[in-house]
Amino acid sequence: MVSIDELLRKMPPESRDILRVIWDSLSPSDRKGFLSLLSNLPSDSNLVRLLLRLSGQQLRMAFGQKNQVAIVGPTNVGKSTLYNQFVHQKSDRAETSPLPGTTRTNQQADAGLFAIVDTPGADAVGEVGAREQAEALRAAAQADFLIIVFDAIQGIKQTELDLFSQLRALGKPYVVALNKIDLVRKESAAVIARAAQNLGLTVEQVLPVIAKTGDGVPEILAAVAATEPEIVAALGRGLPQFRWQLAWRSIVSAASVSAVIAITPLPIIDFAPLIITQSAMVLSIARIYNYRITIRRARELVVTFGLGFLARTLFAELSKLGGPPGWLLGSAIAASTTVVMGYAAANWFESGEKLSKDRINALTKALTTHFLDSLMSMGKKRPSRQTLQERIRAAMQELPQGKEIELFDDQAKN
Ligand SMILES: Nc1nc2c(ncn2[C@@H]2O[C@H](COP(=O)(O)OP(=O)(O)O)[C@@H](O)[C@H]2O)c(=O)[nH]1
Ligand SMILES: [Mg+2]
Repeated sequence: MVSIDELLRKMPPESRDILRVIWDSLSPSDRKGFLSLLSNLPSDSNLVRLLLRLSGQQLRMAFGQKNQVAIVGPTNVGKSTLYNQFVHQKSDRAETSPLPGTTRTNQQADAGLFAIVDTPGADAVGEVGAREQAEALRAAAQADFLIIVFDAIQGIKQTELDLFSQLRALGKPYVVALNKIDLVRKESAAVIARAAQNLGLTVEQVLPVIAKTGDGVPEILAAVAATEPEIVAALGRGLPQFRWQLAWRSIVSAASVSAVIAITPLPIIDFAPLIITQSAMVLSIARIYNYRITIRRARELVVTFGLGFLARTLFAELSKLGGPPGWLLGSAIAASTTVVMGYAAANWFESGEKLSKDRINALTKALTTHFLDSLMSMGKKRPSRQTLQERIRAAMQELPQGKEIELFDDQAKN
């Protein structure tokens, strides 16, 4: 078997750190399972890259890796002051001052459930400015979530807009904080409305903040929590009534990743990458239900449920009918089997019951039809990965969610 170092060398740089953390946290027997999981990946390195990028969220959740939240924005808007509101340890505090350019490099600290990163101003000019901007953008590109800070007095002008579109192009989840609201007290509603309009956002999407006092910080936290898997898992452990909802989020994300994996030009439905995505999903659902299972066990569960075999059979059956193109069939089947796997896993962790073969077959068929219908409405042209992911997510919105998905094939029959 290959060594972990050999494998890591082949991985995209942004995945190496998380894989290293995962590796360090595994027991010797889990390490063996993990190595064989990774070495079974197809040799097409673009696919491996794609897969790891897409599954990052699930893997982090499964292994409890902390997400990075970066605070970015123009100089002097109060980024470091806001950063200090999140920092727990006094020694981690950042220097703040009325002088622009106080923060020259990125700085990271533990903020409990996530790691927070302070960055220099990303709007600066000149040689030093350009270097600082590059530094800030690097932190933004590495982060999992962005807190984009603007200044209520300065408002949103061309520089701010340029920076905003640059940051948005990174495709990360973000919130916009409008800081120093204390300085525009009376006109705050108008100031927020104008900022939102200039940014092309709704008023609700611009959070008023006073970094100096901590006003508005809880609202930022809530926005981060909505995308933070570790918080999601912690909620699931603490609040049993939310477990199905939380598991469903994990299922939606894994299903859209699976669909994307299946459209890449490969021998259709290559199962190694799908099994990784599904195993990571099963691990994260296990965490929501407060089970500590190993990756080997997760993979065994995925294999025992027999969805790989079912997917192949279904693919052969449906392609004989000569309707939709292969990529579309592959994507729909990959998505539907992932949803059924997630549903079956959540059931298993909740009650210890295994779904019957008939239930699994019926549900997979009904879901495949649903995804096919939804994907066909896009036309015959192969969509971009992003469009496909969005489409799968939209199709899942139309389904009965969480445990209710159980009712879906009955509905489809009626
Ligand atoms: N009035 C007011 N001033 C603030 C607020 N937040 C930060 N400042 C001030 O704005 C200046 C720049 O803050 P700093 O955090 O260093 O900004 P950075 O360059 O974005 O990191 C400092 O003088 C802060 O005291 C706020 O909410 N209200
Ligand atoms: Mg600063």
